[in-house]
Amino acid sequence: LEKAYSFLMRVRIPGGVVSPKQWLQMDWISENFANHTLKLTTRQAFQLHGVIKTQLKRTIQEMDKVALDCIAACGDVNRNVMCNPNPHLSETHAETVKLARDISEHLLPQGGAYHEIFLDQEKVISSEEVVEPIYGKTYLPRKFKIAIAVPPSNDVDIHANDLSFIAVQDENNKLLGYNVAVGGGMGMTHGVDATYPRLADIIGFVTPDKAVDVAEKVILVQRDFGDRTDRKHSRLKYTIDDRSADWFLKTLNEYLGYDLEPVREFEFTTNGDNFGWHEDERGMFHLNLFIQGGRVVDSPAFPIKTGLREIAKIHDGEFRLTANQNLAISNISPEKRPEIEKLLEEYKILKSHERSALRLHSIACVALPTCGLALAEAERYLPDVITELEEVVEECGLRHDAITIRMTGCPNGCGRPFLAEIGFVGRGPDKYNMYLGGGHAGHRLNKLYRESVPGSEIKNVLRPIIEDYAKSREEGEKFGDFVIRAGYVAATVNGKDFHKN
Ligand code: SRM
Ligand code: SF4
Repeated sequence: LEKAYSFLMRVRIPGGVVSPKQWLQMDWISENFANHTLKLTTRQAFQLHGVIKTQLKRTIQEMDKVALDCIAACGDVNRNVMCNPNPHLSETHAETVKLARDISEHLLPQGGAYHEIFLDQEKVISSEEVVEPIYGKTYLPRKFKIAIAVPPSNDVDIHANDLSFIAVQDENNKLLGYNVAVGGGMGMTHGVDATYPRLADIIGFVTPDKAVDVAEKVILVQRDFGDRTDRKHSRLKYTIDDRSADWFLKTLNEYLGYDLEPVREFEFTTNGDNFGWHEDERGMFHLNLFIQGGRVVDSPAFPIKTGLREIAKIHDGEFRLTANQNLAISNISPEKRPEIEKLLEEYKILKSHERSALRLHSIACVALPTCGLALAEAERYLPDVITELEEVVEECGLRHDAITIRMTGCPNGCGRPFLAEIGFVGRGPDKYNMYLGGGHAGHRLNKLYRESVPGSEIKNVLRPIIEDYAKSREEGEKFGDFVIRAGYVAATVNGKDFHKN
């Protein structure tokens, strides 16, 4: 008798944009082949959990019917390309989503194994004979991540990506091009100081027509110079720290055959999502919804899965997955809005917004029970931690103050905890390292404040700091900035001083 193997499946969705038809199909697949939930990930993709081995092929074939696939959603290649999902910025937004798709397509591996194995397509050429024009014979030293941000929103967390493009617009919101950022990343290993999260370096500017070329050449430099001897030291962030950002820029310019232009001005104000209704310049509506932990599942209080299914049946715009595990229902016409509002009401979907700003700015990675690398709970536990902290936040009059709070079950950092104003990282069962002082716009890493805090102690450790913040903060001062000014932690300037106190 064979063991009952089950799989997690990750679906590639450049820019996080899916049609109602695709949503309905993924919903149907999750009910029939997975564990009845849909996970919206921190990279704007879907994950399914609990797909049993005998249904794997059928599941992929069902996705293929709506032009969705799992190609390069994992592996030592370019992963799902993220893009700011704010459709009310219409023209620039349309261009950036197109760039996300173009980059994703350009960097897809060329081998046909996926189609042959899962979609029963004819074998045209053996895998050994496939020449990968970008990845070569040995692919990349490690996974590679790309994001596109449209300031002032840094919701895609450019500083956690190997390569990012930051849109630069003129005073009429016309897209001029992109600042290029390289070498961001989160993953580290407890007790190994040679591993650390790192902020990306912003190294130059490029016009839109050259952005795909820049993506390709950045990847080629990492392919050729990245460390292939030690997987813990093989991301682009270490290639750059080993050789310097100046070296990287010089080498990249050589690969490009032209120079990146000097960095242009920009400003990020937040890495959170802007919830609620928004109207764009064409009079279309977009609704940003909070999805706790990115888990689309019905609960008695919030039957969101059924509600979103009913909305998808009548919606003629799109759904947009956000990098904060949330969801936008977008391109709703004024005529359609009342119908959608009725369903939102019926399925209590907007009720999930009657929460503290702390909760609305939370991210938890999957962790237990499905993640084999988890040292502690995250998705199943952070909501309870926030419920406890909400008491403190309410008492202090901070219900509407956005503070980013993120929890992961291990230091791989899938919920980007090292960029949060309050970060928890699993150390062992019910034990978390607590980090404070990340930048509210995702522009500064946080710093270890207390090691191995038991879950039951989190509220007691944070209460005096939150009370102090409520009493002593300066006008407009963010929590992450306050804890540094008040001396709770030192500011982390770059990845190399992450472990220094
Ligand atoms: Fe991740 C590995 C889940 C975003 C850094 N990640 C994993 C695995 C596949 C565990 C494994 O290798 O066995 C997790 C599956 C858990 C499960 O049961 O579903 C997992 N990662 C996730 C997701 C689903 C978290 C979520 O709750 O949303 C995210 C899926 C993204 C996607 O759609 O592609 C996810 N992972 C991230 C991010 C955030 C990001 O990309 O913005 C990071 C930090 C950024 C970075 O890469 O530096 C991240 N995941 C890792 C790492 C550490 C990589 C490193 O450089 O050290 C691992 C472990 C590894 O690669 O060896 C990992
Ligand atoms: Fe798993 Fe760790 Fe990623 Fe959480 S951070 S999903 S525990 S690998």
